[in-house]
Amino acid sequence: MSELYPAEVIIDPTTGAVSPATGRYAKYLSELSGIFSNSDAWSRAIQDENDPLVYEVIECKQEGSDLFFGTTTMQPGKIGEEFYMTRGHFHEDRTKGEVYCTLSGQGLLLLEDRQGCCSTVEMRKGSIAFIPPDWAHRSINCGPIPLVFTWVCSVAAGHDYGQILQRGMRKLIVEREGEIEVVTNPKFD
Ligand code: PAN
Ligand code: ZN
Repeated sequence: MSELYPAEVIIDPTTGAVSPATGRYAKYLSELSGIFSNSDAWSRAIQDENDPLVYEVIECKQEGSDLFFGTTTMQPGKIGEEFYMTRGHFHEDRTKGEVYCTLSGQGLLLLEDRQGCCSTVEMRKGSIAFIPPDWAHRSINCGPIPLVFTWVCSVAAGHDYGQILQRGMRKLIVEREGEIEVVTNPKFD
């Protein structure tokens, strides 16, 4: 194992910029096939809005550390009655949880365990969401500005996208007549 040193890392709470960063990726709408219920609205938005950026993940990892952290910055936007959201995943290592600290914007963290128990945690500036081990998690930007949060996780956690990608999550976050609602995904009715 390499030697580890204390470090200060600066995070910009409104842009999610991480300095220094060791990795990053962006997800554009065309890369989120099958995530949104309304696939016609999804295709239309890719065309009409020229494949917009949905979210960006920036990480800071010290080689040899058991923990790493980073930011996710989610743009505001909607596809049909659903808001922009992340893919959602379980961790490969079922014993590893995670913590999300919201820095800016407002949204919801949607969680679900293997037995189908569902939960939401509000995401707003200063809030910390605890994600227990083996709960799938997806973040949703329900507001008009970017939703920026810091996540802290075990390096060993890994991502398991398969189940959520195939079946979706049991609950959808939708806007109906100006109200944000948690509704049952018709695929699970
Ligand atoms: C986060 C997520 C990030 C993007 O770092 O990976 O917000 O979401 P998806 O990975 O679901 O697209 C995290 O939960 N890491 O474990
Ligand atoms: Zn995670």
